Amino acid sequence: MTSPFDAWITEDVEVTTLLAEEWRRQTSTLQLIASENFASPAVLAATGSILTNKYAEGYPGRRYYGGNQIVDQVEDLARRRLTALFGADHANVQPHSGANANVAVYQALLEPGDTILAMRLDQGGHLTHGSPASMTSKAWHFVSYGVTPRHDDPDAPGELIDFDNVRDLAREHRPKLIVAGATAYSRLIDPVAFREIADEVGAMLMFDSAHVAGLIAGGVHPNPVPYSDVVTFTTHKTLRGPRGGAILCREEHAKRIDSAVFPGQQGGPLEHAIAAKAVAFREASLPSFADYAAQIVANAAAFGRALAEQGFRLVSGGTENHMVLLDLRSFDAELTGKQAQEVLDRAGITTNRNTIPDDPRSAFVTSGLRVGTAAETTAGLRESEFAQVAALMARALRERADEGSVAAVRAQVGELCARFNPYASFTG
Ligand code: DSN
Repeated sequence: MTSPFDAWITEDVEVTTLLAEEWRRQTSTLQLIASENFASPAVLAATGSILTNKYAEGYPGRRYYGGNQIVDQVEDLARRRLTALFGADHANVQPHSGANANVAVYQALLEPGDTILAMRLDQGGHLTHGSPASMTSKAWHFVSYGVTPRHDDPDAPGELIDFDNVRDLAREHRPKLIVAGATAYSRLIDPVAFREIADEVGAMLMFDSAHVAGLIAGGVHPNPVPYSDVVTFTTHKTLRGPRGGAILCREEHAKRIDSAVFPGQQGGPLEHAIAAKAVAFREASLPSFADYAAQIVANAAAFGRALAEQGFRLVSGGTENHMVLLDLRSFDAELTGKQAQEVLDRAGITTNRNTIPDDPRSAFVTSGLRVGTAAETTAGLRESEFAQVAALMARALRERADEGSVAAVRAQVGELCARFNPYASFTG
């Protein structure tokens, strides 16, 4: 099978071949990485457009290079669409990634060494929330909150953001900024609870909505914009745009945020990516996107139930977003996240290993696996197919020593993928 996008490059056989192979991989295996999606052909076209040629350091109307008459309109369109989508005062669409967006916010609002209260990486936070491995922890003083302890009571399983801990730490350390948001947390994050704590201690609030931006745009998760000084996100996860980042903020922070992104953090903006962001923001404003967001969450709930029936323990006991975080130990005490990811790769099911709260194993090995429904919901899978995927995952992992079983699962995955082509859903 060749990809419909092969026409973009014809002379470079090596790269064309690799693109075709990746096209085959993406469309013949299941994509369950919670931070991935299938961008629309319109998003892909803008990403691969002639705008990649243009230098545009600065902002619309204030560029350091000539020839930006059209680019200014592109970036203004993206900013207008984004502020309208989330009801924000101001948007910056230039961050090349979510990490860049987060660091730019810290630079804009804080002095080096200021205190930030954020979620610890091994409890579900992001590297840029102050992980010792990230430069953020060297430039600013991070204090970390986590989740409540796990309980065996199915009605109160724990592993939820510990707001008592957040409040106690905020009172004790008086952070200048509180960061809400996570990268491996399957529950709804209430912006109001964070705002109340921020107000009590006089802190600013940044909501990192990288994972759930599409769920917010689609109206199935609360919009943090009215409660936050700043909202950051990536454009390529549930929002289904090109790879990149963006920042929304209150008018009072706009000038400092813009200066922190450029020239503080980055040089020339990627205007082809910004055009693709504009395309994605329009797509996310359509009624069909609200249906899509609701289906992502319904699929994740069904997937979680089916995985639990197969013997996996769901961290926090369930899911309210696009993601399920699995504790593999209840399924098989010997099975690590690393092994599970590798076995599932062989079975054509793409996932990522992930630490779980209080994981006894290292971040490289882990006891957890993170799966998400955003991409395969785009491809058209519904609740019954996700239940089937749960059974396939369980079989591949249970019978992982038997190559024939893993191959049989791979064949069934292939059949499923042949029925659900992600790119058919955009044109049908
Ligand atoms: N850590 C990435 C993820 O959630 O997959 C985002 O940076």
